[in-house]
Amino acid sequence: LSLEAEMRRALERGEFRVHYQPQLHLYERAVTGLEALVRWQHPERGLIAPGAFIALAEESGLIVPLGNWVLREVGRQMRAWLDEGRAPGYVAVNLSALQLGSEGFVDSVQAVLRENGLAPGRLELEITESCLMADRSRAIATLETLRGLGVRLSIDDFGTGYSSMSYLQHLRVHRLKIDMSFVRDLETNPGNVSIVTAIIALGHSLELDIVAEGVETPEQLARLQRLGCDLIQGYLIGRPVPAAEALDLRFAPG
Ligand code: G
Ligand code: G
Ligand code: MN
Ligand code: NA
Repeated sequence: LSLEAEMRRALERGEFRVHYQPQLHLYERAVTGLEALVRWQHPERGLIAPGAFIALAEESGLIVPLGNWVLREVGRQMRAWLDEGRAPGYVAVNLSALQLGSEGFVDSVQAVLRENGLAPGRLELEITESCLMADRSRAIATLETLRGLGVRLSIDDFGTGYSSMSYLQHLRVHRLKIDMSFVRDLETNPGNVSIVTAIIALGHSLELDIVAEGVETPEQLARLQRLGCDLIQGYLIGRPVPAAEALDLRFAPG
């Protein structure tokens, strides 16, 4: 069986899982939201990280049903958390270009919100440069529709693409996520300090929240806080964990 065929079967058999990684708000000193990250619970090979299958899912088009499954699962989980009275403020979901461009994507987002009785602001969509590559004007129109509904938008891996600035020119978003390659050696690489400082200044001048990804040490946290970063995400705060464990985190009130 090819990996692609195996993935198709895995989707039917319910072998995919969503894990959740916390985002700590540095001023509120609390976890305000989570990023949803898909995993494959393979019956023989164990838990497989998305790095091993997302690219193939994109090439084969399987990312569309897989991504839609992730959205539905996140909606269902948010409803369950709300019913338990202990919900994160929002969950951020990674969006692939194919999924964004797929027929009826806005309808499927609306259906997830409606069926679970969720305010649109409970959902954040993380977009990357590739989301705007194929049919740019259509992708932007779709994202503007979603933003108009109240869904939050963030730019993932900010700073790594060829046209990071260009998105900001064409699309209004709520947040920028500084790519972890700029965070990794923040303590030893003055160039990265300059880049992070510039991204934060740019984002704030556009009234966007800044999330730093891949924060692993207290020193990185302290430095990012001094630089005025709004939120941090990374192993220092928490690894991606199953929903049941994500609930152990202290969420911000409200
Ligand atoms: O968890 P890990 O570092 O292996 O994730 C690797 C990549 O997989 C990241 O770039 C992440 O954005 C992507 N990814 C994780 N979950 C999803 C998902 O549900 N949909 C899409 N399109 N990408 C995802
Ligand atoms: O591309 P995207 O930003 O969606 O992917 C985020 C990925 O980064 C997740 O798959 C997650 O597992 C990984 N990640 C999250 N925090 C850390 C961290 O502190 N260090 C490293 N090395 N990877 C991280
Ligand atoms: Mn992401
Ligand atoms: Na990223």
